[in-house]
Amino acid sequence: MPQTIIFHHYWPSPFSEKIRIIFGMKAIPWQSVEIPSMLPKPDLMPLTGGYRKTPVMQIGADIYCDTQLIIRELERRFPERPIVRRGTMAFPAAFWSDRPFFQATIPLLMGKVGHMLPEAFKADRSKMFPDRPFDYDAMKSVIPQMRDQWRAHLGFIDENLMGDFLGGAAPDVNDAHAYMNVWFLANTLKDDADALLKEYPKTAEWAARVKAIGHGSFSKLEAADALAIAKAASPAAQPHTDPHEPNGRKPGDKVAITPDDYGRDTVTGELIFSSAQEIAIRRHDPQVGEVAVHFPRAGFWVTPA
Ligand SMILES: N[C@@H](CCC(=O)N[C@@H](CS)C(=O)NCC(=O)O)C(=O)O
Repeated sequence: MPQTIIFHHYWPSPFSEKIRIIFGMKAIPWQSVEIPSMLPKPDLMPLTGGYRKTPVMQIGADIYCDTQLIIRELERRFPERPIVRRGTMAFPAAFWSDRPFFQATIPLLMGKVGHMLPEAFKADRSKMFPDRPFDYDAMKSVIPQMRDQWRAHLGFIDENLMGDFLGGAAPDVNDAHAYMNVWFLANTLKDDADALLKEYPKTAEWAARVKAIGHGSFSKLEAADALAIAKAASPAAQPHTDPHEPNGRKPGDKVAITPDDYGRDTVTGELIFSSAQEIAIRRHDPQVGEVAVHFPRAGFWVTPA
């Protein structure tokens, strides 16, 4: 089973930073493919079949979409340094970091720097959030309310610190979840982040400790080489019937998979296997041949294609 991690990301991406920190925590070496921060993404689409969000993990001809599933797969393939611990609500905590905490961070950032961004980026994000087009003035006007939200979310972190990290002496996945938005704001608007962190000196120290974990060892890979690796490999995903599939879906069914929040691009293919937490579909692409594209279940809609 190929284990080389190919990580499609861009450096300012907070969801990517969550995974990069996890590579550091688990000491997993990885290969870095830098992708554009907006569409078009011509070297990513042959792999994902239309999923455009960042990051995406590739292992041979298996493509893992969404940080929730990337974390699950890293934990499955690299169990030596476990970071997901029972009793810590490790996966539910992702919904807190990825949705309300993230949605409070965006206006704090974009309400300050949004006017400096290229028009093409604003148009791209408006398409990605159809219910909420990119509106700099609207985001600027809610900064005071978002500061209140951010302060409360930082307070959640502060009241859960158990020592050096959220789980005690050693870092785990909850530190990565909690750190993502702190890093996102501090990476661009350090003074704004520092002003809010002043109330929580222990959390500020914790954030510095998480940052010091780093990203593990990685090397650069060209996108064309990642596509060639997918083409030369066969998917590891094997057909398996899901005995508890509540809608009776089975291997071979044609299905469409769509995120339920934003960037609602649909990927279609033939079901390989599913479980309560994962679904994998087979696709063929002229550039990469047969690939298996894997998604989490929570947060994604599956419909007949
Ligand atoms: N639920 C997704 C969210 C990922 C996400 O929103 N990523 C942002 C970048 S940090 C994104 O996709 N932006 C648009 C893009 O990169 O095209 C995950 O957990 O991976």
